[in-house]
Amino acid sequence: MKTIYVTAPSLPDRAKYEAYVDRIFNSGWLTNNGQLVNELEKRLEGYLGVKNIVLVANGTLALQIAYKLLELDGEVITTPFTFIATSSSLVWEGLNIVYSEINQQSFNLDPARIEGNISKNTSAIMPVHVFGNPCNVEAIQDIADKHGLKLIYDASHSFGVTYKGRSVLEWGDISTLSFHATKLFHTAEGGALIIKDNALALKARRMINFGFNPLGGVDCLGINAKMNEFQAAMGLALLEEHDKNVQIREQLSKFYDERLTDTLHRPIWNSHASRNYGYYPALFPSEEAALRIVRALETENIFPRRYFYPSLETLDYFHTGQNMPVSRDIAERILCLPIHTGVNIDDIDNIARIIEKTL
Ligand code: T4K
Repeated sequence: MKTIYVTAPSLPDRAKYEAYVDRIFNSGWLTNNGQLVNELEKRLEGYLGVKNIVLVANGTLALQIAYKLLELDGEVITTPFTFIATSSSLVWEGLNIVYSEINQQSFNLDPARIEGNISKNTSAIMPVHVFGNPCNVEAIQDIADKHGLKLIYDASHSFGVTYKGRSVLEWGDISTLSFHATKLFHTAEGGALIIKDNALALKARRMINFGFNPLGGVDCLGINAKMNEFQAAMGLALLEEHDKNVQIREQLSKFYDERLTDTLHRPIWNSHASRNYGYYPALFPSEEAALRIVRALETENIFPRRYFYPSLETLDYFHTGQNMPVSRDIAERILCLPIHTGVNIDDIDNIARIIEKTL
């Protein structure tokens, strides 16, 4: 029986990947601002249509570097409906989380609820474009401007997404990406910062390399967050195939839509934005129904995931004492269904059939 996970890493044409790896072997240069990392930064800036991309070793480090660059302190307002790294990175850096409720339809932070959570200790807002669905970026920018707050977008799911014809990564002081193996575009492990301010981007390049400047002096507090050349090789080889991968996912997503339209609710996608089809989230009538579907699919070796369960305010060790009923309700009823280049229309037909039968 074929095993189908929620996702499977795209692997590039092996010869293309090996050609990049040959360059690493020939140069003997493995990391520390290598040629391939520089090449990938330039190629991504062109492909995504943004400036100041700084590549790092993973998406969690990208968030941590962003907090340090913007000198955040006190409280950060963020969403309870996301992967745990969005919250845990804040706490790891000594920041206090204040959750704000999400919108029932987009699953993103509800701008109308943010201001009520701002206090004299708030230093920033950090929304997530969940599943690559852009937030209400204009409204959130207005709130940040009005209260003099920094704005970081955890854009880990938003590779290639445009909003009103421009990259959604241009919004906020900083946006971050994850290039983990399970992401639409990946470097096995990896991540990036997209930084609006040029001087801050220069500082980021030093901060990710222990604070060293190009002359060998130390300019600022730094850490080791560098991407290495093997990671960049994977990214360069995959970027050439990225458009084709998105097209395949688009077809699969549309087929799910056709098969499940009458059965399931899905997020309302931002009508001014493009889609990257990184995830296929579906909302079931109850938690009990969602769990029944998980069991039915698992007996056929199909593994959907509860992205994102639990709603993060329910985790005691974040100590927020908050209650987010909308987020909790969505988190309990959601499943992400398999979508990647290793599944085909017949697999999806089978998944839809199992869901219909089980419901
Ligand atoms: N912010 C947000 C909003 C994020 O979603 C993430 C990461 C981050 C920040 C942090 O970025 P990173 O520091 O991770 O770069 C996965 C990923 O590990 C994580 O990167 C991702 N979000 C999250 C949404 O999903 P898990 O715990 O579900 O991963 P795992 O290992 O269970 O993989 C899922 C499925 O993928 C497996 O069932 C099988 C398949 N798989 C996985 C791997 C690693 C493969 O077929 N091959 C593989 O190599 O978290």
